[in-house]
Amino acid sequence: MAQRWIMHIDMDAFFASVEQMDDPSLRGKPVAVGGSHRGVVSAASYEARRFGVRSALPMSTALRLCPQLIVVPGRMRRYAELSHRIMDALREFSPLVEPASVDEAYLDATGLERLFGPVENMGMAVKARVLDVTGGLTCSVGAAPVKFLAKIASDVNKPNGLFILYPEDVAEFLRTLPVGRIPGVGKRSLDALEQLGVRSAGDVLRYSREFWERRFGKGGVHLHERASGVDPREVEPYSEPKSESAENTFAEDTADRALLRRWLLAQAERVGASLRRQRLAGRTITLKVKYADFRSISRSHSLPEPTASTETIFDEACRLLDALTLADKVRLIGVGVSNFGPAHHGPRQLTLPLEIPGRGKGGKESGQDRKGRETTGRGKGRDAGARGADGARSVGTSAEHDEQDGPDGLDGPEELAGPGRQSGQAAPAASIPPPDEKRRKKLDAALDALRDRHGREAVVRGRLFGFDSRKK
Ligand code: DCP
Ligand code: MG
Repeated sequence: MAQRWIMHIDMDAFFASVEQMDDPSLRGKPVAVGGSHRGVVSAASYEARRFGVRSALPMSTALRLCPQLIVVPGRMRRYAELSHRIMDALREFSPLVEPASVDEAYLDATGLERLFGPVENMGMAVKARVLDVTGGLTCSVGAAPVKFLAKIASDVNKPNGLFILYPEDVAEFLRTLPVGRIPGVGKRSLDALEQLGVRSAGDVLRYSREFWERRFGKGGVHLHERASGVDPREVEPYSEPKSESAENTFAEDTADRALLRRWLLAQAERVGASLRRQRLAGRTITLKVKYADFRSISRSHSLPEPTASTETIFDEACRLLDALTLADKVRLIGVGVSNFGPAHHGPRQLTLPLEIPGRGKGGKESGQDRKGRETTGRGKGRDAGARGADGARSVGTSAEHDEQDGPDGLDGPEELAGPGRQSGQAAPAASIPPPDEKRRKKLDAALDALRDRHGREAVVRGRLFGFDSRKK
């Protein structure tokens, strides 16, 4: 059988490089794109990185590290446009291209030697083509027999790099690879691994698969697998959205449940309306809460039937919230629907995989309102964060960038932390009686139609729900 080759392509300092390309006066200078999300750096030019400026750093810290830093606001539409161009260029090489975020993609290059020559030649051709179609942006390319190694390889010679990891070199490469480079191994896992004396992927293999399974469950098996160079994931050229979610970060942390419920209503409406537009419906409702100390938890409940009804989503989210003892003031609240069932209402509208890139990078933002930052997201299972009680991934793209996000579908760092973790536990919640669901569908349809005609703000649902009577 032909040698399997996966390529990973990642743009260099993407947002910052675009700004430098479009504005020559920024070239060769330390540039940071950002300012939103409570003032963090989205992207830093390589000149800025020399001062220690990098993504996710508070802008105030960045300016302290590099006082001459030039801060420019982001232009998401421009980045998205270039991103589409890049993905289209990659599809000239292989039909199997999987956009993994706004600036990175996997490409299955297996068997393409006949067309493009050895894999390193193809890597160079890809880089040249990307440079060409973008008008001057460089990328870094990694090629390896499996996905996660390709991703690590693209980072080896960044920026403007090319690194080919040949099958015969994989074992040696892994022997010294810091274990934290394996996707899914986060800060917490690193502490646990350090206690076992495990620092490199090679060290992982000193213990048996059974040991890792006993110790860390599924996450342990994944770790052992990756450390052995195994990654069965295919390059998936297109995947259906697997969750729909909305969340808000408050300007001020709050413990006011009535206020939280009001936000849940607005979010349920956003999620419900979006699902209905796409002719989707999901069984699992997930409530996400991020506390003032940034600790994130989620609670899920699965209904017997898929729903896209605003009121049902809202009711379930409220039940999940009611069952929750708030450990601290709340910084962010969100609701998501996942575990999509068969759509009952006719043909689905196709969604572009790049509209909402995974991992929160450049995620679509639906704007900022008076009280807080609002984000909606469509998650594809592999990008989403928390796992619901039934194993379905839930809660889609978030605009808050957590550095430890596992972009590659290996279970998140929590998975290695063993049992007792908070997220994804089922809370007792009753189901909606079907007659009610029917009435709700009708009401949704009527309100959607009104909104289509008169705009999103035309219908305020709270009063119809008798919102005030809901207070506990
Ligand atoms: N991004 C963001 N917030 C983050 C991380 C990334 O907004 N915390 C955005 C800006 C980046 C883009 O996503 O330009 C791509 O992310 P990468 O992690 O690939 O970082 P860069 O492309 O900026 O740099 P590198 O050259 O290291 O890939
Ligand atoms: Mg990049």
